[in-house]
Amino acid sequence: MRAQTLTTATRVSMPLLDRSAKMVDKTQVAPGDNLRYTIQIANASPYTISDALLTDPIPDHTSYVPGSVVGATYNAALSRIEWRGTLPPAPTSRDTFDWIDATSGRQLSLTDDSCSGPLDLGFSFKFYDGVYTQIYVNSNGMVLFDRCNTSYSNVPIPNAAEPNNFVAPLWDDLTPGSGGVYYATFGTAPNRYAVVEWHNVSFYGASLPQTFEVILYEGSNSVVFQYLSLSGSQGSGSSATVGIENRTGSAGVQYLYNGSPLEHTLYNGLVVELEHDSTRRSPSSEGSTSRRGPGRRGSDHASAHTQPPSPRPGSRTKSRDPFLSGGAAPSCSLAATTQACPSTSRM
Ligand SMILES: [Ca+2]
Ligand SMILES: [Ca+2]
Repeated sequence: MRAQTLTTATRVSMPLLDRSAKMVDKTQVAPGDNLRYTIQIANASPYTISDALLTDPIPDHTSYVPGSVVGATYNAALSRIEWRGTLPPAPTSRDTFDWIDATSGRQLSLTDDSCSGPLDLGFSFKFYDGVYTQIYVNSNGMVLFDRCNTSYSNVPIPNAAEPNNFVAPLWDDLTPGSGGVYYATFGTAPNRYAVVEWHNVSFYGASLPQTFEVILYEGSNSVVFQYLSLSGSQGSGSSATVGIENRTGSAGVQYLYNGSPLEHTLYNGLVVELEHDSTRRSPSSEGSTSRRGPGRRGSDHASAHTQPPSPRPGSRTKSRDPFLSGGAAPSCSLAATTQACPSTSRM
């Protein structure tokens, strides 16, 4: 007997649970036989999802076998299995790291708490409700779309105060020091991408070289952060904000703020993609949760996941799995047994 993955009425109310699956241990049963269902809930995002809720109706023409549920509860009134809990983040994979060296590009004239721009992207980049052809780069680990901002004092995301409309791989009190900040674009239309690399920059008052980058992709509008060489606790993000924020500062994605959550501590070889409303998504993921319906706009859709940062410089092709190439490990597993009704042999 081979387990089969079924399409079911299971609804999961949190984002990026696309790899969750429901399986049953038989493909055919006689009346009175037992069917054992197993549900695996996989968190495909690098976030901890708290207060996730799963409800799974008992299939038609079957009845619940009392006491058979494991890891969840049976709601007799609604004839369904219910589970509520916390899902740990998907494991990040160092295999997907693919550093793009931008030091061959233009070195920006940046000093402590300064900003450079506008810089031409060479393509249109959609970010939340805007379309941008230029960016601004500051020495404190941020790329901004509307205007320069040189704030060295990082705050949580979202925050309506300036700076707004930014992507920040490491917003902290950095200074170029003996390093530099570089900007380069690669690829050919419609698969171009822009890279801003903070190369051996330091924290203000400290000599701790840090090298990391932002990649902005044409077409997919993806925002990817990569961390090549970090040092010290500050380099791991202990006093930084990592994330993106929309134009009004009303929404964004906070990957890390002052070292929290601990599982998002930055490390050498980490790659993170932060999704926003204009990130192209696969139809399957759009349909998987009600909060991600096609055509709906809203700031609460943003999320993050790790991703291989393809293509490499010079590559003309673009093949991007929107999720972890290695697959997210099942985060939780539930099981329940139902019994086929004597009057039917369905299933
Ligand atoms: Ca803000
Ligand atoms: Ca600074």
